[in-house]
Amino acid sequence: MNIDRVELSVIRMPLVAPFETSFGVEEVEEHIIVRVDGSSVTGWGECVASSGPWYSYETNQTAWHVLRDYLVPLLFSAELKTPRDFASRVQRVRGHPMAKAGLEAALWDWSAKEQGKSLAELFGARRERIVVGVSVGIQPTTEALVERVGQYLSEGYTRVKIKIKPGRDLELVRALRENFPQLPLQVDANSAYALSDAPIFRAMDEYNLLLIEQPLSNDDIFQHAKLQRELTTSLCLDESIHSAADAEAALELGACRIINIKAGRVGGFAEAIRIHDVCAERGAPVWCGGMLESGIGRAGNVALAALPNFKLPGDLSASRRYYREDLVEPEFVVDADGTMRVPRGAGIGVEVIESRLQNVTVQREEFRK
Ligand code: OSB
Ligand code: MG
Repeated sequence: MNIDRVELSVIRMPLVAPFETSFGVEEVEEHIIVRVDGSSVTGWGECVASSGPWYSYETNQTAWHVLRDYLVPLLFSAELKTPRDFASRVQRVRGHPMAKAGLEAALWDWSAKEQGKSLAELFGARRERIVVGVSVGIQPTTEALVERVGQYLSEGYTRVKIKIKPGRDLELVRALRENFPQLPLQVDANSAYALSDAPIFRAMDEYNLLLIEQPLSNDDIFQHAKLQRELTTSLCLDESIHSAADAEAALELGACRIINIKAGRVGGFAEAIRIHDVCAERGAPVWCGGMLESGIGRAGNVALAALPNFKLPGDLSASRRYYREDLVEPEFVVDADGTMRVPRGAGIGVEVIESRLQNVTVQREEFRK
């Protein structure tokens, strides 16, 4: 892979509506767009770190530092045959999976384009369409949540995930069940609870949820295993899973029955695919999580979710659910049957509109081999 130029751009894009989780409210998404060039081919990736260390310890500033001072120099001094070699090349950099995944994603796009293949094809993913869901933030009132969910259902989404936090949990589930008895529904706590809150989750067993996502501490497996034993509803881990080895440990110890895969959280698509495979071998379904990506990051997620063991709908929503104007054309849309088309063109399969990227860029730097 003959990459001789890397460009990093910090972007700031206002969300169409604030997104509230147990760890805070986001109104503007800040991500790093990674561009790689070589042999007249351009690849694009998106680093999903955010402005503060709330979901994970990474921020745009830490990702920028690690990319600029370690990952980009390691890339320039290496002979990589495929993007699958990237992770071992940067293994001596501990942690910082989002920084790594942003650059790796650009290498995947570059490599796919150079071969004239789609990203999905390179991943070995065959689905032409995927079933998608929507992740709904905490709303000011329960009534507002019911209305919001109703709106998303009318737009075609067939699976809904709601964010919960202490004090805003059971009542939300109850209200949604009263209004939408058959709706495939799941909840995400983003690590806001302790094992002593088990009665809250036991009470949720009554409401036929698809899963409960990451109720306990962000790096815990042990206590989730204790909680899972007390529930009939499946637990799903997000924050706690950083590798295929973590996934194996969590499944074997009974800490969850389902895993949320985000390439950014696990250091890239190569590791994401390994987690997919480990879960498939063990009969555990996975689904694709999201980090409010622009179309650049979304394209990679959609390609990943076309793999066969993505058995549950992902947090992959239409561009307009997040942003007034996406950075790519065509933008991602959800059809009336709740599915999304997997791009078939070379690489990410959507075109990056560089004037739009420029308009949202607040910091930019170029590196040459
Ligand atoms: O926990 O899945 C999460 C967004 C930011 C940080 C963490 C999470 C989320 C989401 C959004 O749930 C999913 C999406 O991109 O639609
Ligand atoms: Mg989550």
